[in-house]
Amino acid sequence: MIELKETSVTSLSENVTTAVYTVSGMTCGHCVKSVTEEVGAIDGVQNVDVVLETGKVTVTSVAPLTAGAVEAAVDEAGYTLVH
Ligand SMILES: [Cu+2]
Repeated sequence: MIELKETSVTSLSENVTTAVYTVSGMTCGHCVKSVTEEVGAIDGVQNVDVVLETGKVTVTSVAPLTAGAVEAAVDEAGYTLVH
């Protein structure tokens, strides 16, 4: 089991950033999982919520992310970030 650091969870509410991106090419739950994992691996990302039907990816992070970092992660997963 991985130990969660409680301090990093409880202090989130004040400086959390949420951004919504659109990703094309996802067709099933596996795609959603891939995108969630890759985007979730970006430094500072706390939560990734993917809606398969719309391609909307909501990313919550402790600092604003660069579009380039998100695009690279989506690309790495095998999908395309829509601008
Ligand atoms: Cu799929």
